[in-house]
Amino acid sequence: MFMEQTMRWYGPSDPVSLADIRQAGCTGVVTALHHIPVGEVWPIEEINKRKLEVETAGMTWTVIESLPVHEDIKKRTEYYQQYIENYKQSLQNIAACGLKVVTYNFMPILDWMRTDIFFTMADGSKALRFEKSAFIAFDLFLLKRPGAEKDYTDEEISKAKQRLGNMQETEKETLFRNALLGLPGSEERFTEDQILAALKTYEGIDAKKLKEHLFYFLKQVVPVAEAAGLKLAIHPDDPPYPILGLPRIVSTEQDATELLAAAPSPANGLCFCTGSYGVRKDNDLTGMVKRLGDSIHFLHLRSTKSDADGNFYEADHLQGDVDMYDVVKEIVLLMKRRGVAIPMRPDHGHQMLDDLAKKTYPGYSAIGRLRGLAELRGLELGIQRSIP
Ligand code: DNO
Repeated sequence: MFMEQTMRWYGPSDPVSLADIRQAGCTGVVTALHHIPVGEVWPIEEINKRKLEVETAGMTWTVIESLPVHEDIKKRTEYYQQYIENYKQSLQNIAACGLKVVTYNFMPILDWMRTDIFFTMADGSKALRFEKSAFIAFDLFLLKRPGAEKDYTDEEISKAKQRLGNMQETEKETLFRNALLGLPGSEERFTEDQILAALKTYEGIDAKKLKEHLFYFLKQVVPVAEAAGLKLAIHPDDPPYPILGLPRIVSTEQDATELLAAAPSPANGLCFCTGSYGVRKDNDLTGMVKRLGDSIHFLHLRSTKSDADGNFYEADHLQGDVDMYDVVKEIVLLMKRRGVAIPMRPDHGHQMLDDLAKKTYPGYSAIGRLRGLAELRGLELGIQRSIP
């Protein structure tokens, strides 16, 4: 039993086509109805239309990534109950179309965050990078978030000042744009006013509260997912710690254990993203696969390389801080034990070769991901063959 190989596809406007994905060797596609506004019910006709597109290209729509959670649900404000009902209806519609795995996240306002989306590697390829001082400089001096100083040490603040002093105007603009990238799959960025206003709405919501909101949401939607035969897979925070004063509550093994216990069910599960969890040294990835494996319904395989200052860039899939051999070996054992093929996708990839001349979603160029997938596929084959 091998991991099911998939790639993410952002829909018909993605410069990487379904044919490209198939030629990369994928049997599955990970996609979403990006055109449906967050919170609205996904209609059956739209789901089926997208499913047919994928199937016509010779693959299956293996995982939904993402069915996004409306901000009202995360904050428990205004129409949260209605949005939960909509979520349930979407789950039922998704199940009616024969789909099985639904990924989502519970990160407030912003999804993943990087300061540089064209970080040049020694070989000339481009990677995504998070540079701490640049990020703090953005928060303190460009966005000027009220009260931000109290989130940082004096040393961090002075480093950020220095970093800002070395920035050209264009670099400042680029940093600003990257940090406010907004939701994946959309070209829309937050404006400064929008993000400041959105941040204000989280005043009074700390990690404990946000967890309560997540657990409430799970108690409501997990039984519906279970009855419909679906698996939910929550994506961890990226990076796995609070940013911009916002709580982040899916960053550690403890967080994952708690959210699974909040609504115990085969339907309440994880998207195990080695790139996100792997940024924290206190996350033992292989141990997490061992201990939480029964709840892992989807895999994002990626590695980052961090330095002592807390900066990290996305490394080649088999390099960086993640011991990919160890993780994949544990996944192979897990699949044997469970008797299932867990879907995986090579998460992100460098812009390289012909990718460099193309405009793709940050992290989602064709050749960089193809390289990652090919390496992971070889790694898995070697492991599978060596295990009796
Ligand atoms: C980044 C992705 C995340 C992920 C969402 C899931 O490249 O892994 O944006 O799709 O957090 O809801």
